[in-house]
Amino acid sequence: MSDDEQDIVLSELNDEELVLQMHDDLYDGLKDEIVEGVEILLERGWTPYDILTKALVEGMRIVGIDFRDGILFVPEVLLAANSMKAGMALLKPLLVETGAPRLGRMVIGTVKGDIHDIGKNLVSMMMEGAGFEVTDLGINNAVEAYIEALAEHQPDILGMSALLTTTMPYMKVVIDTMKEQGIRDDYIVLVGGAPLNEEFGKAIGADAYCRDAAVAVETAKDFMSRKHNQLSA
Ligand code: B1M
Repeated sequence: MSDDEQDIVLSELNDEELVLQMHDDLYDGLKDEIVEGVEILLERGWTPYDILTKALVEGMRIVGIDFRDGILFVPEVLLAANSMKAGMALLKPLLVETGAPRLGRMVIGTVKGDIHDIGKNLVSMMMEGAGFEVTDLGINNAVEAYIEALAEHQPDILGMSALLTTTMPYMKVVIDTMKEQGIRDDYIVLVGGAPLNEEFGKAIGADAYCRDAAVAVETAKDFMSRKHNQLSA
């Protein structure tokens, strides 16, 4: 950290400067500063969603670019990820406790071979906030883990996340296994993750690809209301 940075008092920055500083602090993996930044923005009346998207997710997008370009390496990105998680932990209770009526159940997990979980965690948080009961299976899930969780929790929705081009095809393994077992149509299958797109979602037989957490919530609500309409028809 430079002398200049040591002198920065986060609470004295205006909103725009603070958000830019948080991008820098996330890049530098400064967990305490990220937590402080989130607290300040909350005190200033920012919504948890705006803090998530404008300060944290945008900061991580910048980290991703330099990771891709070989400027940042795994240990640094891990520090950034941990800082982001600390910020998200502060926002989670605010996003989750909305008092929204129960809309349905979801089981979600990152697929086998993949340990990225920030995006999935964000989707879980937003889904809970929207009124879904979420069972989060964590990372690196083999097909058996998904199938067992479906049997145990009987969710309306199965969500899968993948961040690597090498792990995203595993989603098809899960969907194909569901088809083999005759249970595919019992669930709404939503998929997401940075390397996916709508075409991929269709090709593997998912019900929908969700670009981000907000789209996941809207898509889930949409499918749930269609399901209720079918049941009451
Ligand atoms: Co990784 N990594 N990483 N990494 N990492 C990427 C994904 C990469 C694109 C970076 C890059 O090169 N630019 C690249 C993948 C390249 C590719 O496959 N084409 C990559 C690589 C190569 C790797 C390793 C192989 C590096 C190495 O070891 N040499 C390794 C793989 C480990 C493994 O999984 N087996 C690795 C490791 C790591 C860390 C451990 C250091 C860390 C993960 C920490 C953690 O998650 N706990 C990490 C990180 C942080 C990233 C980047 C920088 C950021 C990912 C992130 O958290 N984004 C990432 C670069 C990038 O994505 N641009 C990168 C923020 C998050 C909010 O966004 O996850 O996209 P995202 O989630 C969004 C949407 O995608 C969507 O909603 C979310 C919220 O809006 N969404 C869903 C996600 N899941 C959903 C599920 C749904 C719906 C929507 O279900 C319904």
